[in-house]
Amino acid sequence: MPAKNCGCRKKKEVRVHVIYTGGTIGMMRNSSGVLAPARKELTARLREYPNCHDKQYKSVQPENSSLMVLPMVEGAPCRILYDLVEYCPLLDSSCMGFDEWKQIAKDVFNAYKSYDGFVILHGTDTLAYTASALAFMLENLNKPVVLTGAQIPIFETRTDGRDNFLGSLLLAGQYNIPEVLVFFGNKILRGCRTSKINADSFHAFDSPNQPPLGQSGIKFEINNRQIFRPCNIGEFSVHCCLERNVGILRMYPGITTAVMCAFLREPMKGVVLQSFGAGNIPANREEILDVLREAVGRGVLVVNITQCSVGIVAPIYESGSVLTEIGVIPGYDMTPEAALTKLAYVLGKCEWDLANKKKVMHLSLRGELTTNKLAKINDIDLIEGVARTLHMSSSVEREQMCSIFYPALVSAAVMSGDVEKLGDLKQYGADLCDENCDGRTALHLACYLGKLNCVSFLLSVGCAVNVHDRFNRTPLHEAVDTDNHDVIKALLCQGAVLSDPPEVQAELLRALTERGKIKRMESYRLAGADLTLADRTGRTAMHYACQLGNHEVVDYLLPFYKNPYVKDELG
Ligand code: ASN
Repeated sequence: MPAKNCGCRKKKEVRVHVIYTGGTIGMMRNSSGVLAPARKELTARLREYPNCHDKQYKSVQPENSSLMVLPMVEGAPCRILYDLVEYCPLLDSSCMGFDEWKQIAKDVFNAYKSYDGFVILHGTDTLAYTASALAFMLENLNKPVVLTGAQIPIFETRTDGRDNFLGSLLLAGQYNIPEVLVFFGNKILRGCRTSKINADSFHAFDSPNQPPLGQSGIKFEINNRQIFRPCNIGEFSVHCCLERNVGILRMYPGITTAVMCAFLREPMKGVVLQSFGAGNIPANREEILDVLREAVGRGVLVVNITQCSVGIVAPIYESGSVLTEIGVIPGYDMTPEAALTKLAYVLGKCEWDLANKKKVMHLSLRGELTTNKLAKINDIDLIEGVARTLHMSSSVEREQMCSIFYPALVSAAVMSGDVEKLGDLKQYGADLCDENCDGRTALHLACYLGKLNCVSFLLSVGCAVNVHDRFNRTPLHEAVDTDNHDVIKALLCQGAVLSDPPEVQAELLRALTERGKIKRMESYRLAGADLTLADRTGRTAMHYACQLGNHEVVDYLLPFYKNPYVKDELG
């Protein structure tokens, strides 16, 4: 996709507020050659870099003299003016934590109205934690907040810091992405999806379970469809009350209950459990389950994520589903950084009760997780959300929209065999018996997929059993073609009849005989076909089976032929 200045305000100038918290990007080497943060150096030096500050630009008034001006960038519609505050002390990011996250959040809040975007210069080591924490703490964010840093200081010749810094300024100033972002090594990543994946490379960050929101090459390319834009935007606020008694417990083979007890005991309030593979723990060790059960019973929120960097936890193994049974919350595909900071944020919401907090942990608040197919999407919320986003208020508009949505939702419910959802959809006004443009119904689909529970439900709510689609096929045909005998029987009980005329039946039986398809013949027979019917030439399936010398088919057919010596037209 070509670069799109999707949100560049129609202004001549935009303002970006830069906060330097510390980290390699602004560090200098001391006398022993070791990198350490250098105060007051960054702003002073950037002013002297023609790439970072355009001294000739006139419109900066003396009273705004602290502002720096990004030189004009090819194709950019506006000038970016920026100022930079340095924290004191400047920290290596491995020394940062809750207090610094709070400080950054508050500073963004205080400057929010005066700037179009924000850049946070940060050490790389814990940058992903800060990005995740800020994503939750900055509520109803409507401007870009971009975190970046460097592997080599911006003052050194081979630095990656300059590209990261200038790219972040452009991103924060020109693009209306209302998210906390990480810009590093040319990638634009969602903050709460990001992890540091490489200690050496200039491509130190990735978002393993979410494609980048964009990248920078000769131009910026923004993947607009990936941007998280909640439909309910309230007034921007920050939530600084975080629960600090949270932690990450990584499972390993042979972990002792003593270790787990020590970790989970009071005052722990929330634990990210990093389990194996798709969310598994040693389910054969009852004592481990007991420790977890006890913690959950005490009100500790335990969230299960995978140790793998890519993938989602899903209850597909006994050793994983047992966790759900004891009340551990699936963390889907959240990064450890997002899971931990989300717990801190959610547990810090004093106004929510425990049930509410657990519920919220399942939801995607900032695009931090993907629920798997087994989890239920609330279709009605989906429709309501779309209606609100599109400002649909009249009943006619809503009906039109529902007529587009409902068939897809009904199909999705049938595909996942979700009868409860079908019931909900019916209650909300979906017509479960509706035909699509090919005349096909949910019952056709349920029969084709062999979803017996859906077939029974659809029949029980009065869906026509003998409905013909555009190709003259009925639900019974679908069940025959997938050899689903239980479905065939259910349809017959509700009055399904095979509508194929005798000559069609005979033709089909001939074709099935030639291909030796005994199972399909049996399905067809169950559905009401007469295996002894003769085709136009007077020949039956038995004639063809004998001619081909197919003993198995002959043996199958024999019981149905009272007179196996029936003669064809030629005698
Ligand atoms: N130790 C540094 C930090 O996180 C690493 C870096 O910024 N590249 O502050």
